[in-house]
Amino acid sequence: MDRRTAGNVVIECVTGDIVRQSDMDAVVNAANAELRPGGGVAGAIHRAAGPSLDEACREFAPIAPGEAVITSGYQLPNRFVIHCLGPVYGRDEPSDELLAACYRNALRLAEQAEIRGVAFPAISTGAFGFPMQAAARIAIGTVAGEAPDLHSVRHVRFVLHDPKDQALHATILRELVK
Ligand code: AR6
Repeated sequence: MDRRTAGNVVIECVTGDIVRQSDMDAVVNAANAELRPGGGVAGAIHRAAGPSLDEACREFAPIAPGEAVITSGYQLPNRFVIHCLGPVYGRDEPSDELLAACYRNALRLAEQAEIRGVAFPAISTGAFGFPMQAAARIAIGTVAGEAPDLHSVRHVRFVLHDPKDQALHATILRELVK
């Protein structure tokens, strides 16, 4: 496990599955605009949370790239799911800013819900085609930049499916957070 502290926030990168983060108050969904079950992270989260999550999402849909909404976690081991719509790489511009907005907006919702621990997948790096290295820099840089202003959030975990992606995130974490 690789971790650093920024402000009062522990930031860590782990290899794992976003639906198996039972020690976190919230997990983040790499959602689609309609907040429906899909493939990748969204499929896994909806399968694990059960049909009540799909129902709860309806009133918030559609959302725009960079936006985030929060629901209950239902059958997930987490109290909350924060749904972010990442940019489709090469289509939703400026993609860097929209991806950073996902992380900022997710943290803002986490603060409002008085969440202490939140786990993020690598938003936009699957079906939406964002290059992993650039996405990791934005994700970690944005969280580290927000850290001094966080009061409730004390623990941010990046959960990467692939050990190679975890190693890349760990390298960038060490570079950006001393
Ligand atoms: N836990 C952690 N990471 C995962 C998991 C998992 N269970 N499953 C996949 N990943 P994606 P996006 C990684 O495609 O690019 C959906 O169909 C994956 O390897 O889930 O934001 C939605 O319905 C990749 O690195 O999200 C949307 O239409 C990263 O998580 C669309 O895909 C994100 O992959 C969203 O695309």
